[in-house]
Amino acid sequence: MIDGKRILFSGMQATGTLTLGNYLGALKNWVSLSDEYECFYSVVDLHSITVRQDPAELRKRARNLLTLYIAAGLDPKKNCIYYQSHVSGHAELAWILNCFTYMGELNRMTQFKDKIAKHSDNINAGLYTYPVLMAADILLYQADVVPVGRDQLQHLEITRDIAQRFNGVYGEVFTIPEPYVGKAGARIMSLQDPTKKMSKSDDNLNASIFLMDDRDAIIRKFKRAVTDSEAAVRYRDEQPGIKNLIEIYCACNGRTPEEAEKEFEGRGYGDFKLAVGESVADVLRPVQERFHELIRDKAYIDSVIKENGEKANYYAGKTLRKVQKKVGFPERIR
Ligand code: ATP
Ligand code: LTN
Repeated sequence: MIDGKRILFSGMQATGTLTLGNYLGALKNWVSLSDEYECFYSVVDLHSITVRQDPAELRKRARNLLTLYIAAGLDPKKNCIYYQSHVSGHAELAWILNCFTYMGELNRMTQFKDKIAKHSDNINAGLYTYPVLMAADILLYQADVVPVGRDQLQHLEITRDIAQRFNGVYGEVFTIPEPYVGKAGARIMSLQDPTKKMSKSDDNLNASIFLMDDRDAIIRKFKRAVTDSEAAVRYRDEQPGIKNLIEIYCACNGRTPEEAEKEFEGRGYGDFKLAVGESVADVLRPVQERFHELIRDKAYIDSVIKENGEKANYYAGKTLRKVQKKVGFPERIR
């Protein structure tokens, strides 16, 4: 608890450009939770270098992502928006937690298996211990809840196991975090292959809507979205393409799938796809406008980075010192 509020932690990697999946599955939920909890939202740049990055590009993307958090509606006075690399406690706690994590557990992680298949030329140890760093992120702030998309649930599970194991040895050091998966937009699928999730690293540019796409591009991509030959706007598993479009539509305008079915009864896919494209463009436009305003205000963004970095360090330091003492590291002489 901080000032009587429960604590929330989440983060995103600054790899690639954010997609509609990231927005509806993560960012939008973050904004809706930000009044209820004391929130820490990190740009997890330590995680990003598990895959080779161009340094200048990484720096730029990290700043854009941090700015997007604010543009999406997170007030940096109320939410701690910061770079993971500015708080050395993440790496320090990750080391300690590595010693409480079994290789057998890490071997089971599906994201690791997917990533090594994709990056077979660079299977580094960071990719393997990625979930431990993620556990450190969460436990460092004693988070009660962690909003994530469904694809991250396995990482939340290992975080809880590590925390429970540690607490079992040393007493109640860590809060055991709960995942929070929003209902709408929990898993947005690729527009070109509705059996795959929409991802920022998809090679097919028509598969993903990017947060910065303009109205025309958005409408064009929805027009080209893969559907089926049923020609009926129905929310059912047998029509995964249409089901995905209905979910996107509903996540954007608050309708239920039944309402959407009714609205488009007897109408063709062309009409429906256009309506989905327009709703998405309407939702993204204000975020884009705010982003362009903010990114120009260098002094303001710098002040957010400085102030929130200090705040994050303060809370991280508290947990880290406790953990160091518990495991038996000698106290510092001041
Ligand atoms: P990559 O393609 O590089 O693996 P990604 O697009 O999957 O990236 P992440 O950085 O792994 O994005 O995820 C950031 C957040 O967005 C996470 O909370 C994740 O669960 C959520 N998220 C990512 N893709 C989707 C999606 N298609 N639908 C819903 N939520 C998503
Ligand atoms: N692994 C996550 C990003 C991430 C994260 C976290 C999310 C790193 N640390 C802590 C929630 C809490 C991803 O790829 N989406």
